[in-house]
Amino acid sequence: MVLDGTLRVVVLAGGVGGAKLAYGVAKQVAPQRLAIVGNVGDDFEHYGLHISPDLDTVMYTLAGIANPVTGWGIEGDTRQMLEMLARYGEEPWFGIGDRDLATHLLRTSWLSAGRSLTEVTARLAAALGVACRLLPATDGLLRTMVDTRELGTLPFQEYFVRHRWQPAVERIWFRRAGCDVTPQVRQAVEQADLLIIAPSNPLLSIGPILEVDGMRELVAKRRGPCIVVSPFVGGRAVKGPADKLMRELSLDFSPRGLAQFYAGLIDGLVIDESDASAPQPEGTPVLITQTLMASAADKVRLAGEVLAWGGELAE
Ligand code: FO1
Repeated sequence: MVLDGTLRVVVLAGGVGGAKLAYGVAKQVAPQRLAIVGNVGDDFEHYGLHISPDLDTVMYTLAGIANPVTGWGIEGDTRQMLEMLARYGEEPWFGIGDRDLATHLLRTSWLSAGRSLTEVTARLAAALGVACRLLPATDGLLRTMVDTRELGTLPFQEYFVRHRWQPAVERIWFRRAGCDVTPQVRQAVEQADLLIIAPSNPLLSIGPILEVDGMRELVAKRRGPCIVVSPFVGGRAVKGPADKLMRELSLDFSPRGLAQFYAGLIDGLVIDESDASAPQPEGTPVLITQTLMASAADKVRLAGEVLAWGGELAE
């Protein structure tokens, strides 16, 4: 297969790290040939609003309006609503900006009018000028739950944001109901020449995508290559709790451990130069490069390398 822009690509992405690579891919793949499958395990209800943080992080990033410092939320957004909540005596632990609030209001309103999360996400993304498909992994219920030693079971955002992922984790599990792969995701994955697993947290972002009923089989039976980009640099998570979690759950996330986590699904692993001397996988080809994406140029360069490698693996 020649990389002449005819490559049909699907990216599995979680939050900030996944959104960065998705941005780089979207700069090089024609929008009608690109679908981003987003994690819904972080979704939660907050003051009656249905919030989909990872879908919004990818959407804002692809739309070019994401907060460049945090990676989530809208650049330049204000916090008047949060300040008013505090005035009422609330402890506004989840930082919803005033512009960001419009996203949650519309999503909640459209969902309660009977529209699917897939339809809602497509309408919001299109309105922001996002040309490629942004597809929730499922329209059903699949929520990441975290069992912690000190505080018992916490819904994901309570663990991640309210308690700043400090409580030691004993187990991650999923509250689920009717969480099938959507027809849109099935079609995109089946038709994809290349599947990219973005550098998102394997347990908290990619795991919940693969947990969707039918997703793991769908990914495993594809004929085209699947490449995973490691979210670790120098054995550490670039952002968030990934490495702390691995230690708490005594999981090995060296390149060898990461390849084992995705065993049966991947044809290639992309790691950072700083992990070249860590234990390497047997039998899975490894591309060693710079995976830290600090600038837009980094995102485009890394995505270009992954796309080119994918093109070769698909030969
Ligand atoms: N992450 C935080 O660490 N603190 C926040 O206050 C916060 C608010 C927030 C608001 C909207 C949104 O779409 C995402 C937000 N996130 C926040 C990120 C969110 O917790 C994601 O789940 C993480 O990025 C993990 O993927």
